[in-house]
Amino acid sequence: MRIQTFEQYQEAYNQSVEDPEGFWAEIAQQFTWRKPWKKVLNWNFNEGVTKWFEGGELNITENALDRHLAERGEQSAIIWEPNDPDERSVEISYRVLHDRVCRFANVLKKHGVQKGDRVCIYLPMVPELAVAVLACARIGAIHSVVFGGFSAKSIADRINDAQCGMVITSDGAFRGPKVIPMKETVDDALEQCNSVKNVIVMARTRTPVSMLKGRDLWWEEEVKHVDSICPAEPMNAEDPLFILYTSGSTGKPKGVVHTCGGYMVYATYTFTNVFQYEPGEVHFCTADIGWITGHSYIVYGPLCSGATSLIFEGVPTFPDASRYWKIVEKHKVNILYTAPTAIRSLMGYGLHFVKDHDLSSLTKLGSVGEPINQEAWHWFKINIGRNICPLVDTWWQTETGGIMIAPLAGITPEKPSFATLPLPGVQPVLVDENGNVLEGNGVSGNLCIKFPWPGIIRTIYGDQLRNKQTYFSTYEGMYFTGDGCLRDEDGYYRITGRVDDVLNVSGHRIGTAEVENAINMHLGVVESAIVGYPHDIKGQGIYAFIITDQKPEDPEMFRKGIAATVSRIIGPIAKPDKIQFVSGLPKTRSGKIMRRILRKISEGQFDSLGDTSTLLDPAVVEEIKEGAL
Ligand code: 6R9
Repeated sequence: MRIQTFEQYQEAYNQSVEDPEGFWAEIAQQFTWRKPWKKVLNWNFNEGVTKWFEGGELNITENALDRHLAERGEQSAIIWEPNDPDERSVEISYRVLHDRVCRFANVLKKHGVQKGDRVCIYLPMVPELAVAVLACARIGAIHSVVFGGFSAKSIADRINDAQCGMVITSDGAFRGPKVIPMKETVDDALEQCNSVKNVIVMARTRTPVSMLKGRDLWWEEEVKHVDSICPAEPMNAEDPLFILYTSGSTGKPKGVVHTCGGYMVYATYTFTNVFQYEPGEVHFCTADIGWITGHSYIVYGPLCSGATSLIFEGVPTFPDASRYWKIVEKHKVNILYTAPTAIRSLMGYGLHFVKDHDLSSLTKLGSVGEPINQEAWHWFKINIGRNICPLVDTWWQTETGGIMIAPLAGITPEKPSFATLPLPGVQPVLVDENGNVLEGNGVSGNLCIKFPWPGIIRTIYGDQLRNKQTYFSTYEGMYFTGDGCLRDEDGYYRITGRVDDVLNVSGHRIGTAEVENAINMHLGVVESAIVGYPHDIKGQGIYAFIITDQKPEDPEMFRKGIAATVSRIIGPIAKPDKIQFVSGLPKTRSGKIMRRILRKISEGQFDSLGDTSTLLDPAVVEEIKEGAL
């Protein structure tokens, strides 16, 4: 499965374009299937429909666990590093992980969870999170992991959208110096949900929590009374594996659905190839399992490859900014896959946190989540990678299931801040505003993909029409990514950022409409508009322009109140960094907010506002300029 030279990459790429079905069938054969597929690919981009390996049957956990037992049963599948460096770290072998997953799968079954049922998982970064995910997959339940930083309201929306019957959570979470309530947040959420029959609570912080008789169950108790044998449920390749919510340009988050067969093949193939994974290597992906990066490159990709995957509970700056480097040294990490925002933040703390740590185990570095600027790229490569580790800048999305454009570590010649070349099976196209395909090199446009790959989004949960409209209707016959992109003279790709109303704050995708809706719920707010502005560490910060019903008496207090409302409605990650009170917003005569103008103002570029003559009230722009923060 692993490409070893640049020539092999080119050959594989050409084959994947000339004969995609043959190419992916050969790769898929290297997995464990209960039943072979009847048809490799069935697709219709006009309808937003894609099916891979139809008729095939498998269970992804047999590929992630069972098939490794004979050869590497005693090898660590997971290394867990707790938030507090003085707490003992834990290594879980493939055999023990298999046992724990089977037991927990039996707990789920005992409480009536069946194939196709939806289970919401709201847990901190503890091994039980991986166990819960895999236990769902074992019995064919569809997991919906909700990032631990989301609010009760966000959890409730996600539970209700998927009609989850079960929630798995913990009493609390340790995050840096803080103890964060989890069960309490779930309890608040459940006041708005009636599909949930049971809540399983894992004890992490030993914080006293309410436990309702007949509904709430302790994880530790439950696993004592079940068998450790749990046959894997045979799944059709196109049965859903999980739902993961992500923000789009309109208000409501989308439940992106991935299915069992294609996702498994794609997450594993990309893990092996991009990171050039060698048996025995320790892989440390710093993302949270609540995001797609954690799903694909902490859990499924590494485990299906028989790798050792490190799960870190804490944050990079606790107890101090050397934490990642201490972890690398302690666990002899080989592959470090992180985000530009983390790199920029650690850069800011200075090199004295890096020196005195033995980073010689590192063989490969990776970056994901947002464009990586040249300075961060070089800092990471030189100071962490000793200028010898390959650094892979990996572009992909929740909807793509796995990495799409990236170098193969040590094989593809790198170029700082370029995701470089598409992986085999990925056919990118750049199009202009009018949908014309831009041929040749040295062009910039909107990034589309013109042919399906096995990890592509299958649907938006409960809303296939929205799937079709969001991704397959902007440009006919193509998947539209929402990203802008440059293809340079060498044919290398550089992602320039979102071209829709989606912000990328510290690598988190945040929809402008979602944040505006939350702000507008605050007492005294009449209307709001948010835009992203360049932020040294977060990549983008959130700048909010807000109209209030009366001039705020204490603007600072008002700002804090708005931030509290946004935290409550969405979560702290969506809090605005800057809030400017305005008396009006720049609107066209048809009532559309001209964000282009607000963006320029937020960037301080007052001289390049462009044409403002079509505005309903051009004077408002002058006022906003004067009050800019
Ligand atoms: C995996 C993940 C997807 C959006 C995507 C793009 C941005 C991700 C990037 C990148 C430039 C990279 N993005 N990786 N931009 N270079 N290497 O992050 O998924 O949370 O769905 O975000 O993130 O804008 O469209 P997701």
